[in-house]
Formats: sequence, C-alpha cells, structure tokens
Amino acid sequence: MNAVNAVVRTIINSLREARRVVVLTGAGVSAESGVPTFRDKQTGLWEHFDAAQLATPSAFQRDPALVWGWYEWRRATVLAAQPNAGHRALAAMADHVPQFTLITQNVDDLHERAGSPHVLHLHGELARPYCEACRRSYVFPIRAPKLPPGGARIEPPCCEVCGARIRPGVVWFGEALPELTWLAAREAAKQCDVFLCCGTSALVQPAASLTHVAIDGGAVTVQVNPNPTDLDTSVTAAIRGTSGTVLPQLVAETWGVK
Ligand code: BV8
Ligand code: ZN
Repeated sequence: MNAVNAVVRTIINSLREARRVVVLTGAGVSAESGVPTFRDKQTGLWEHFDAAQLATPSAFQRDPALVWGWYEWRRATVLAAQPNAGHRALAAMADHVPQFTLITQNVDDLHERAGSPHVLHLHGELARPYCEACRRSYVFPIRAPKLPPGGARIEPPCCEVCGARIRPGVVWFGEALPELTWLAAREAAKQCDVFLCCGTSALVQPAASLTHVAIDGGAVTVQVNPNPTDLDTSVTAAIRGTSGTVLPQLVAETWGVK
C-alpha cells in the first residue's frame, strides 16, 4: 500500500472512530456552485476593487451605493446558485458522526440548502442585513434583485424604525466576529478528534487560527484544497483536490454511502 493510500486509510479510520468531527469551510467550497472566491478577480462595476477593500466599514461609509450594490450582486449570484456535491457530502457526514460541527467563513446559505441545519457563520450571512444604528433586522423583498450583468450601484434601504441605513449582515474587516459563534467554534476545534478545513486559503484571522487550535488539541487534521496554503506542513494530511470531488469520495469510502 503506497504512502498516499496509507494516509487516506488513516483519515478514513480516524473518521470512523471519531466521536467529534469539526469542519471549517471557505469560499472554495462554493466555487463549484459558481460563487466567486475572494481570490478571484472582481468583475463588472467592482473589477478595479479588491474584495477585502470593499468588505470594510470605511468603504460603506465612503460609497454606500457601490458597496450595497456589490452585496446585492453577490446575493443574486447565490440565489441563482445550487449547493454542490461538496456541500451535500458535508450534510451527509453529519448523519454518521456522534458530534458534528460545521463552521464556515462563507456568507452564502449553500450549506443550509444542502441540508446542514446548524452552521456556525463566523463572518455573518448575506441573508441577515440589519440597521447600522438600531441593529433591527431588515427583511429583503421576496423577489430577487434584478441587476444588469456587470452589477449596479444601489442605495441601501432605510430602517423602518429609525430611518438609518441598512447594512449587509456580514462581518467586515476590522470588525469583531459574533462572540458566541466564535466561542462555540473555538471550543469545538479544541475538543474535536478530526478537523477538516476545506476550500480556504487560511489567510483571514481569527478563522485561520482554528486549524491550529485543533492541531494543539491533538486532533487528526485534514486540508482539502486544490492549491497549496500555509497549512500544508502543519496538518496531518493535505489532500490536493476540489471539495466537490474529494468530500463525496471520503464519505463514500468511510461510510459506504453514495
Ligand atoms: C478582526 C465577510 C478585530 C464579508 C470576511 C492577525 C494577523 C493579521 C491580520 C489580522 C490578524 N487579526 C486580525 C487581522 C485583520 C483581518 C485579517 O485577517 N486580515 C487578513 C487579510 C490578513 N481580520 C479581521 O479584520 C477580522 N476582524 O480582527 O477584528 C477586532 C476584535 C475585537 C473588536 C473589534 C475588532 C474579521 C475578518 C472577517 C472579514 N470578513 N467575510 C464578506 O464576505 O464580504 S473574510 C472573507 O474573506 C471570507 O469570509 C473569508 O474568510 C475570506 C476569504 O478567505 P477564504 O474563504 O479562504 O477564500 P479565498 O478566496 O481566500 O480562498 C479560496 C481557497 O479555496 C483557495 O485556497 C483555493 O485554492 C481554494 N479553492 C478554490 N476552488 C476550490 C477550492 N478548494 C476546494 N474546492 C474547490 N473547488
Ligand atoms: Zn434602525
């Protein structure tokens, strides 16, 4: 049995014996559903902007219509997308593990639409905008936003209660993560037997530190990514492949389910 098979065998056995499994996902898991990652070059109205520049409080203060338009374009893209085999494999994995925790950096709802009910969204959700003054939730109109292909500048709506501006329900750079969600994620990473990190470049903190929390906790740690990241040499195994291919195979090999 060659080295690769030996590693895969270890992962499969660890998953079968595991009581607690934690999975951290990033934009790469939604890439095969047609949702651009943060590494992908921006297009349309935003082609001259880097995503990390737009995802900031200062960008929203400076040009609210440009930023709100960007988030409406991303929301329309997600509404038109479907979960992929990677999302579905993670939903299936939860049925075979006594304690399964799914943590995501993604602001889309593709995990939930694939059947994963309890997802810890570290960086918020596109579907949960709120008033930047009184923090009252804002409910989007039923109809999906009709946008020209390259997107458009859209003035953010106003809060029905205090009249202030509604902002996207996401965590921007420089903003704190939702405390209870972060504490739950960190605790799960500390206690787990197996930790999978899928489709993340592991560059954004504090989310990227979770893999090291799991490593320090003695867990078997596995990365699924077609490209190298800083975690390659730290994890137990770095599987070079796409989540839409590797995760269904892993679930099938481990629990014999398609
Ligand atoms: C904070 C929501 C303080 C918005 C996002 C320590 C050191 C250095 C910097 C910092 C530090 N601590 C904090 C910082 C600053 C900053 C940070 O980390 N900067 C980085 C850039 C260096 N962090 C923050 O600002 C955080 N807040 O620190 O607050 C504070 C504390 C208390 C009180 C007040 C303030 C907040 C960070 C969250 C920002 N919001 N998203 C939105 O979405 O618009 S981050 C956003 O970018 C995503 O959520 C995600 O986290 C990140 C993108 O990363 P990935 O998901 O990994 O995606 P990426 O595109 O990078 O890579 C895709 C990967 O998938 C690639 O590796 C690719 O190879 C792979 N792939 C591609 N296709 C596939 C695939 N994999 C599998 N299958 C495929 N098919
Ligand atoms: Zn308000």
